[in-house]
Formats: sequence, structure tokens, C-alpha cells
Amino acid sequence: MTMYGPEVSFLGIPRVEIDDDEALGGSDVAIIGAPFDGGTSYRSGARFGPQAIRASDCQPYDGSRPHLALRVDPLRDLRVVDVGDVEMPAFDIELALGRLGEAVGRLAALDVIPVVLGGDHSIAYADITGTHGRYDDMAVVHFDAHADTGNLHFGHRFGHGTPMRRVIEDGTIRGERFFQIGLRGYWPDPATLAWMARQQMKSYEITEVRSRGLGAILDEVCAAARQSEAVFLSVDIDVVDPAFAPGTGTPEPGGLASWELLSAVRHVCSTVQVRGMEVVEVAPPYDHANVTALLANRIVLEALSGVCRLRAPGDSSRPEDPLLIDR
Ligand SMILES: [Mn+2]
Repeated sequence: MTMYGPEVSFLGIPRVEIDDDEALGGSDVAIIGAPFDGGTSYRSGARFGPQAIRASDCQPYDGSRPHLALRVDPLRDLRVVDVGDVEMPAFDIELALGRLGEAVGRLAALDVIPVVLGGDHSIAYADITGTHGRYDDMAVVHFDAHADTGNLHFGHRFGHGTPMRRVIEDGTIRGERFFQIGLRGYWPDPATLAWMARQQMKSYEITEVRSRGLGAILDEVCAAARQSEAVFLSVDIDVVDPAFAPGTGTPEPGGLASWELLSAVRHVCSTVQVRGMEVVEVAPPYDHANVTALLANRIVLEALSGVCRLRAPGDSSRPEDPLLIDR
């Protein structure tokens, strides 16, 4: 089911129930909705993200999207299904995160890549923990304007500003295998930055992305992340400049262009073993002309296209990834 109708599957791919082991066992990837915004600190509305991301597209809902640059069809070359939404009440964050973590863990245990459509970023706790259950050693590549490493959120352990601290504190992810790209603005405070440094987190501020170039940063991140058995990719849409992605809860000026994030996500997925991902913080009530939801939809397609390239390399009829030309 979808928590907020109408019932639409991601670009028309097959709809499968989360408890249908037989159907899931034959799948490579499952789209799963996390319609939850009880973890927001400011503007809510991300509960409507999954529905908007699924439905923001002008082409037929035929379960096929041939990628022009890469000559792959991520929805045909991979077996991709949509398992609908997890029921996540905004009034009980621990109940909601528990249900999501269980669903994500179920997919990961079946060797299905969970692609979680958020939802605010508090869901990262469930997504990372649930995916990690399948692997001994997992790295996280995290695109965001914010570090999301706060200790407490209005006095509570869970919220969209704290998940990255929780997964490190729990021992789920080692700090030196946590890579953040795009940080900017006026948060967090020095005490939190000092905590991050003690964990040996690697955080690339947007100023460093600008001065060194996105390609150089991605090379460094991928070289380190590939030492882990698996990688979780967390994409907070607010890493993108609000000019391109206004429909989000805590916008911060000065971010990536849409093109840069799309290329970066594709590059990460075609370079390291991404075994779970999330696209979060799309808040349709603040969107204009669906541009933010459409960008999130394309982030999923770029990611899956990258996975296709990684799984079927060496076809010389296919062009090089255009990002490489950008260096
Ligand atoms: Mn975030």
C-alpha cells in the first residue's frame, strides 16, 4: 500500500508486497517509500515525498527508462520492484523508524538493494542500520548541506539532525568510513565539529568541492569507500542549491547544481558497491513546478544506471561516463 494515495509505482515498475519472499528473492532492487516527517526541525511536508518522487515524470509509466548517455536501461537491465510505503506515523518516531528498519533489513537480507524514498533525514538511522545488518563492514557516502551529527534534537535522540551521530555511536559505521560531501551554512556548532573530528569522519565542505573540483573529491571518497564490503549512499536533496531544489524543509543557499549531483551519484554507483540508498528531504508543499521531486526521481535513475554499469563493464560500444570529461 501507499500511505498517502493515489497508488502509483515508481515509473510503472512491478508492484510487490514486502512479505512476498518469492517475488523479492528474484529482484535486484526494491523502491520503498518512507512517508515520515516527524523528525523535521523546521518545515514539515517530506511525508509527501515518496508519492511525489514516484509520480513526477512526463513519460509513459512503462517500467523502462533508457539512459541516453550510458546506453543502459536501469529499470530493464536490473530487476526493480516497488514495495510501496512503510506505515510511519509522524507522532511516534521510534515506532516509525523501527518499522522502516525492519523492512529495509528484510530487503538487504534477501540481497535486494533497498532504495528508500523519504521522508525527512531521521530515516537514515533505520536505513543505514537495516542495510548494515547484511554486511560486516559498510561505508556511508552522504551528500548533504548539513552534517546531521547533532547529539539531541529538541532534547530527543532521534530527529533529522542526529542520525549520523547515532549510527557511529552504535558502532554500526566507523567514523573513518563516513564521507560527507557538500556541507555549508551555519551549523553545527564547534563542539559537534570536534566530535566529528574525533570520530575521524571525512567531511568535504562545499568550499573544498569548489576549490578542488567535484571529480577529485569523488576519486578520494570512492578510493576509500571501496575498501568496505558495501556502501550506503545517502542523498539529502538539500545538498543541491535551493535555486534547483526549493522543495525541502531546511534549504541552504550555495549548493551543488542539479547536474553535479546527478553526475556524482552516477559516478559513485558505477565505482563502488552501493548496497542501499536513500533520497530524503523532498517536501512537495514547498516545491515549484515539481522541480525538486523530478530531480529526486532522476537521482534514483542515475544511481541505478550507475549500478548497471558496474555490473556489466567493458562494453566498448558504450561511451565513457561524461563526468570523466569534467576533470
Ligand atoms: Mn540531512
